[in-house]
Amino acid sequence: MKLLFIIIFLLPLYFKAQYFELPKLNYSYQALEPYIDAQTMEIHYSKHHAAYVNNLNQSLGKIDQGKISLIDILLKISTKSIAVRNNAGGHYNHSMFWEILNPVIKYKNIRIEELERAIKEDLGNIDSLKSKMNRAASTRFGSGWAWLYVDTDKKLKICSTPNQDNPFMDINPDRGIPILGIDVWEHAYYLKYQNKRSDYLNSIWKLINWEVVSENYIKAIKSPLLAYIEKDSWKPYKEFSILFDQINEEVQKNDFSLLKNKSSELAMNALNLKQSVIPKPFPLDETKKLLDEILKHCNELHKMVNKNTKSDLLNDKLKLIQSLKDKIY
Ligand code: MN3
Repeated sequence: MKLLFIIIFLLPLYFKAQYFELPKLNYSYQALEPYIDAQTMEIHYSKHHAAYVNNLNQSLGKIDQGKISLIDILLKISTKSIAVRNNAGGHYNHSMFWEILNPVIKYKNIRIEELERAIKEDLGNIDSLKSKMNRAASTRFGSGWAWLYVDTDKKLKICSTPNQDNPFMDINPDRGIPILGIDVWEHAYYLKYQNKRSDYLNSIWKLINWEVVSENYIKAIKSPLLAYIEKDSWKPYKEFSILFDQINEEVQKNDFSLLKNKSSELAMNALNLKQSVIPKPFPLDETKKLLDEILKHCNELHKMVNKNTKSDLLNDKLKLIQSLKDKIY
């Protein structure tokens, strides 16, 4: 009876609590010797990375558990707690790090030429890529990461981030899809290299699996996330969108108080959006028309709120604005 209770009630709770999991390391701790020693690997993976995963599971709100992907969390990190920011970043960054150092993975039919061509076009050559990454990594004060990423123009770029931040995050000035990250926290190298971060950085290039980086690159340039990030980096759009979504969410729960308090602010945000410079990839004329329409309907919505219009009409108006907003891109 007791066992049945455990199986039915406690087991699902246990699995629910472990929403994110430590990915399997499919090579040994010794596999990266002599450049990264086994003890560093063991502590880094089984203690540091495991702690990010556990802390992430604990710090996620109930709403996010089971409903949101790791990348969605990163893309909207400005709306999350510091604990989620550090631990979701830590989990994503380390998962990628083990992959790009992976000495075992071999891709079939890998087209490494596409990455080679992009490196030549955007960064000169592989040596300048390495020296730019090393500069980004060695000038990062304290703990952080150096990144090779694909920006929203599908160009290869290099940046560094503090702590466990990365280019997916909407708080990072340099945004795009990361394809190669180098951990420059002291825990990544201190046992073997002590304070000599540059020696560690020179060694790490001997370990990078370029097939994995190529695979990441090919996936990134095809990813719809680049368009999402472009739109999300358009500040007046984002400001409008955040407020609209908050209001709409409350209205769906039949609570009109936020709409009543903020309908003029929403109309103001719609005006700012209309007056902003439309980013390059958006079709100019079409987008302008949509922004005009959005502004017109937000002004009407504000008037309706002041006239105490019936709630189903307000609801219809919000739906219309939502559909216009969805048409951008
Ligand atoms: Mn680390």
